[in-house]
Amino acid sequence: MKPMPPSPRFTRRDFVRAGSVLAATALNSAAPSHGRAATAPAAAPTLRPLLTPASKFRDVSRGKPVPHTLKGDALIEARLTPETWRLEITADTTSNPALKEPASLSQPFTLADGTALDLPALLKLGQQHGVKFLKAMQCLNIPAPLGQGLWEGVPLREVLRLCGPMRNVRRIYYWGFHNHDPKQLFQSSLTYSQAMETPPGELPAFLAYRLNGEPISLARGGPVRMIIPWAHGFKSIKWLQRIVVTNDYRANDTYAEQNNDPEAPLKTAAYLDELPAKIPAGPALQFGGLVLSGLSGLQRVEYALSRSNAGPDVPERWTEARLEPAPADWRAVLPAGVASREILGFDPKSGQPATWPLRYSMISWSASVANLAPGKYALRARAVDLNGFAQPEPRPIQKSGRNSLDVREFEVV
Ligand SMILES: Nc1nc2c(c(=O)[nH]1)N[C@H]1C(S)=C(S)[C@@H](COP(=O)(O)O)O[C@H]1N2
Ligand SMILES: [Mo]
Repeated sequence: MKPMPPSPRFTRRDFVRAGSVLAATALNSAAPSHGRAATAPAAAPTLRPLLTPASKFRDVSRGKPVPHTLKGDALIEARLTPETWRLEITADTTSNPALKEPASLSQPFTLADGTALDLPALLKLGQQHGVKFLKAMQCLNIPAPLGQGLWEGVPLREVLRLCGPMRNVRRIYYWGFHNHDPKQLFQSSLTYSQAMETPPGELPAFLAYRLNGEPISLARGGPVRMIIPWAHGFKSIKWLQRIVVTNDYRANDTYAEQNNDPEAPLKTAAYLDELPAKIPAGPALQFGGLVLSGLSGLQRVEYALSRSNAGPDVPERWTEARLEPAPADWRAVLPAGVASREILGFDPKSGQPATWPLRYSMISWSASVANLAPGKYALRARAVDLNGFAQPEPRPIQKSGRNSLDVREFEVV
């Protein structure tokens, strides 16, 4: 177990609880803001709900029509209802010079021979092997996280075990419904080991069928969606319908074709909420945002306030911000019937998180500054990871995940 980071503590009551509409706005805080009030006191920092309601996630979905707009017979034909959903698992039979020997598995699951897995079979597997996990969904290309959910499902390794012994398998390819149009295919992949060998205390790739205690909505990729805890959103394929085991050693990820690194894990990063353009002098300025704990964990969040934005891109003086503490009572946060000790990343005895923030999840942070003289200011925030690297280090390359420093400019009048 890692020690708790030595950060200033304050209670959840020090935050103002945000309504979900406000929360959704704040989640998109890096989007350009329109119609900001001419002069407004900056509101006290908001404590975002730890679970984003499914309908408030920012949506990143491809498809014409987008699969979650299908209705009636089209939805049934697409096999996107709980009754019609099926998962096919087969070996890669494409001829490819890279595959000197083709992959094979003992027990394929196909529509053609009526063996494709259905939802009751997956749920049954879940009774024995089910996992629950809190994860922030973060797109590699969008500056702010899309939302955070309690995801529940079955490890991919348990599903692949149903296929019996395999030969010549180096990667697992998977994709979802795409209107039967190869051009609309959005696919992703893992290595065989990533799928099968979850290290102790680490998190498995899994086939999710519940979000925040409810069946996954069509909009969030239901009935079944892949969830890759350590990865950016593009590995968490929605409307999952197909798994192919292959002897190809190369990632097939659609995102790689868009100049992204398909193996980059989530980055540790802080996000800064919007501020009014003009703030009255007098009351202390309160601000905050979200912080995501990526692969290298989170030590602290810092902010820097400079007079105007004319100075260096990375200011010299940084001050530590306060982190939202872990809830004292997880029952108030989690869906009815879910105990925190069942969730991966929590101590199964005490029900307390093993690390805070939980790895691959996000929490709120806040700070305040008093006695600001009138004038123009620029405010920046950054996360420092457990190895002491300050954002955007140690991975400043945008194609391995957006984490440039958020900057807010405002004027004290
Ligand atoms: N089938 C399918 N799955 C998909 C996508 C898609 O376009 N089609 N988009 C991916 C990307 S790029 C992201 S960031 C996440 C977004 O998840 P959300 O829409 O639930 O917020 O879904 C991923 N899964
Ligand atoms: Mo994405």
